[in-house]
Amino acid sequence: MKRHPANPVITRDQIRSPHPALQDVSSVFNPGGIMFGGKILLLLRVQNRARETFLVKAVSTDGLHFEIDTQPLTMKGLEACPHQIYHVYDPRITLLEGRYHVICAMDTEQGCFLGWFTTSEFDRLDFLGLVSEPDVRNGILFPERIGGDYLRFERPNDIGGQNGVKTGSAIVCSRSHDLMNWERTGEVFSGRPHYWDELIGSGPPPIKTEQGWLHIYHGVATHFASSNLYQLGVSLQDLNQPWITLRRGKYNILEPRELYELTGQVPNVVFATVSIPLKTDTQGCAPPYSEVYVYYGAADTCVCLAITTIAELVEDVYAP
Ligand code: BMA
Repeated sequence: MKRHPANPVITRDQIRSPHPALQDVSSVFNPGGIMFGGKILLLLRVQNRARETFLVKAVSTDGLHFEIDTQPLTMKGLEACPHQIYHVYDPRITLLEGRYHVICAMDTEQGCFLGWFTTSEFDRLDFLGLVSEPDVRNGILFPERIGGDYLRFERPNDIGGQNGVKTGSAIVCSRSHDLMNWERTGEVFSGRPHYWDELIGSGPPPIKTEQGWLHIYHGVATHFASSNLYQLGVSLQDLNQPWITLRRGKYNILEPRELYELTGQVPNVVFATVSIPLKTDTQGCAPPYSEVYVYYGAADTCVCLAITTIAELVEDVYAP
């Protein structure tokens, strides 16, 4: 992947709002994103100095210059959530059967769940419910039914991490008939102890290609003394049985190297949550020559862009 020379493309000083909680915010990172009405649309994760979290919409025609809303996005129906909510964050957006589905991590008094929201215009998000067991993050919904089922990858948080924050070392696949009730079908793959991806979680929703589903994920190396290192990698999943991994890249495809990735609120983090292929065919497949815009949070502080192609990602999967 090639970092765009204009990185970081969105920084905290671009959040300008009359809203009292959005004055001089701390950070903007880990956006959800999708192509909407011919523009790149991002839902930015904005954190203020009270460490409250907001989602703010941003749109762009060139993927670099964003028009950012001056108010946080409204979320309707959150009062139906049975637990007290602390944060709604790290959205992943999927267009499925004509509706935009936004799967967020939701930190509550009962743990972190996946929250399901839908929208048609991105003027607001409608909350439909908590759709996972407690202690799950990094939920990504597939953009079509496969074998009659809706499918999702997710990452159970079953490892106690630093400062009591739980993390995990396996991505699992779940299926559903109604998008509300989910059952686990099995493990997709797990972390590789001692290497770059010891702890793992899915990144953006998968990209359909003729060779399989391209799946970008993050891997954490925990064996450095001073800090965990968050990097990105890629795997290719079977088209008809996506829980089957055809091949998993050996090398990471992006690691913290630039200053904006090495320093910030959480140093040494690249965390991708959006991948937008610029071309797709009538079957929803991205052809090999299609450019892919990958947006990622850098150091939990700003939003960056890396550009690649489908062919390059497939090459990374098979790198010897
Ligand atoms: C993960 C999530 C992400 C964050 C990353 C690095 O566990 O909390 O939101 O970007 O850690 O701090």
